[in-house]
Amino acid sequence: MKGWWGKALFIDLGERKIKFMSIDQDVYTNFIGGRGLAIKLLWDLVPLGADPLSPKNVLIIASGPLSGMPLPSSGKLVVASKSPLTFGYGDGSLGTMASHHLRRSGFDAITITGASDKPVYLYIENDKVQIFSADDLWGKDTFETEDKLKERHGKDVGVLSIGKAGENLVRYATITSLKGRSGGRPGIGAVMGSKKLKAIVIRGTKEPEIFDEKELRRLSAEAYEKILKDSNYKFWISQGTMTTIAWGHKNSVLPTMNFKEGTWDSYESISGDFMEKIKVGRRGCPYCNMQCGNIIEDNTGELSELDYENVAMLGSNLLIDDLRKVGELNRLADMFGLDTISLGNSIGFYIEAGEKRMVGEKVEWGDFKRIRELIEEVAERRGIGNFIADGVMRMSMNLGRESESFAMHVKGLEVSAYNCYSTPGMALSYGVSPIGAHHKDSFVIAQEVLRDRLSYSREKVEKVVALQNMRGGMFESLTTCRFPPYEVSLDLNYYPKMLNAATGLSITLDDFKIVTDRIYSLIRAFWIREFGYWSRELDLPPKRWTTQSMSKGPYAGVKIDIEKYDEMLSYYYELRGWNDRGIPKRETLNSLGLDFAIAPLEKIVSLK
Ligand code: PTT
Ligand code: SF4
Repeated sequence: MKGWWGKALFIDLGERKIKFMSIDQDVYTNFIGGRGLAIKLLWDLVPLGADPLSPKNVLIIASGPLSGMPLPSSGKLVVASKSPLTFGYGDGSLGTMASHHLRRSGFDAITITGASDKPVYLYIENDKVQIFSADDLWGKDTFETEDKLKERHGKDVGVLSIGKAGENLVRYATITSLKGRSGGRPGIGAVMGSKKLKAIVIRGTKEPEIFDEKELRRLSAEAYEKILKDSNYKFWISQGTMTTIAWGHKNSVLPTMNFKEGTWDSYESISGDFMEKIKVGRRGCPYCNMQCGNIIEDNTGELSELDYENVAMLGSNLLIDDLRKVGELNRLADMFGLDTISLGNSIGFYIEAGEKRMVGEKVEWGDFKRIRELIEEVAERRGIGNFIADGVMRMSMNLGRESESFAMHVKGLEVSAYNCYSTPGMALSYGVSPIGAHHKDSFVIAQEVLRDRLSYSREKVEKVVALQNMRGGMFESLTTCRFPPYEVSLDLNYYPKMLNAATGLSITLDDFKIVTDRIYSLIRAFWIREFGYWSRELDLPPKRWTTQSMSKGPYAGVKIDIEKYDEMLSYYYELRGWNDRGIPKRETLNSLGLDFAIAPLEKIVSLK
């Protein structure tokens, strides 16, 4: 087998058992790696109905055949598990040196089950695995944890760690690396915390066998050069994703006051243009020559790495109009290991609940001091923070049905920073994303606002599927950053070519349609198996977008037409080979080689 190692490391933290599991070539050919490998392992290893925060749940750290290789922006890996936020499939993509080291460790994925009774961390050096006490690290933030572990084990390691949020089982705790890369929005950091696993330190020194090394090197050099010469390169490295703040305001999609509005008169105070004036540096993921992490000195003089989602959700959504203050909140989120998107949503929901007198406290929009305190309370599950730490869906269930009208989530995962009253295609992207309301699989909104914004056309649904096939299927399984093609127009065809050179497969870009169908259908099967039922209501956007509208801007008064949305949803199901309840049909599972999922699903739902 070339390009993969053919095995995964299996660790039971409760039993302190460590072994290797071999993985068949078929699994790699069908699922490639990263997210694909993760869902296959979760399907096989998670016992039916396991509580995500119990020892039975399984944490997966997966690389893909291109991750950690000397290729453009390849320093990513996938973290995945049954999510404590949604109780369905959850994952995240993280830029980290752990990607480089995992690729050189001699296996393709780490699977962790059981739970330790005391805080521990893992030290993995190739196939030697040691479990060390983390008593002295428990309670420390992710920045200090990474520093201490590098002092102990040397700088040439990859570190994945959790902060207080993961330790305290905040349902949207993430895993952090490199003091500013954070992944696993649906609470993958809390799964790590439930296992009392503070960190994973990994050092790999082996080189994976490559099918055609010369060709891979040639493609890599060519692609790196094309990125540097792209006409958008200079602008990209000056603002990165921060350019989206002004774009969001101008297009009425910037989340403002818990998504009540899509524009904000003060948007310039947190915009990419303003950020450029105070920027002190740039950071990013390994192997990347278009590094997009913008560094500023925050309100306290500490360094903070900004991205659009962080700044929109902790800035415009909460009406904080000072980028240095937003930077401070963002840095705290990284140190505690809290997902900024769910955090900004959860605090926004709490503030609005206060306005509506559904909770006792009334916090003002833009009250930086109180919002900062709330973040600490969430990370420590202290006081009202214990309520906010469970995320929007659970807060809303607690407050009663009336609060559903402003609860911004799909399937329990809070909405990313794009407001969709007037963009039905993006609302659909959230509705059918495999992990809940995340934008990564299909960012159709970029084309939607330019062309056919208010339409509910079949072409738009086809576009959502096509984007998912590339972004959610190809990039999440390879596993590399998707920004080179989507932000600086590197030809997508480089990716199947690089995959083929690494592995000896002969895959085309079109073949990723089938790979994605397979991955998405198995993810959907996992949700159904774990929920014990399914209903198309689970694929609807938040009620706010279908029942209310913005009061300002050119799209004031517009809302999502739920009947037309429903037609788009039906067409989406048809394109994926799912029935009208959003359940993969028997023949679809069959043709995708997912026969093993048929019997477990037929015990629960009809596959006709
Ligand atoms: C991602 C989500 C995003 S998506 C952002 S900003 W973005 C937020 N970042 C957070 C953060 O930072 N700190 C924090 N405490 N919470 C955060 N929550 C939010 O998490 C990220 C980049 C970005 S920046 C994006 S779009 C692209 N995402 C990719 C992806 O999903 N897949 C892929 N193959 N390539 C991608 N490239 C880009 O990577 P999640 P990162 Mg993150 C600090 O992980 O769970 O998927 O959530 O990974 O290494 O920080 O890079 O405007
Ligand atoms: Fe990381 Fe940005 Fe480079 Fe992508 S473009 S690999 S997110 S630094």
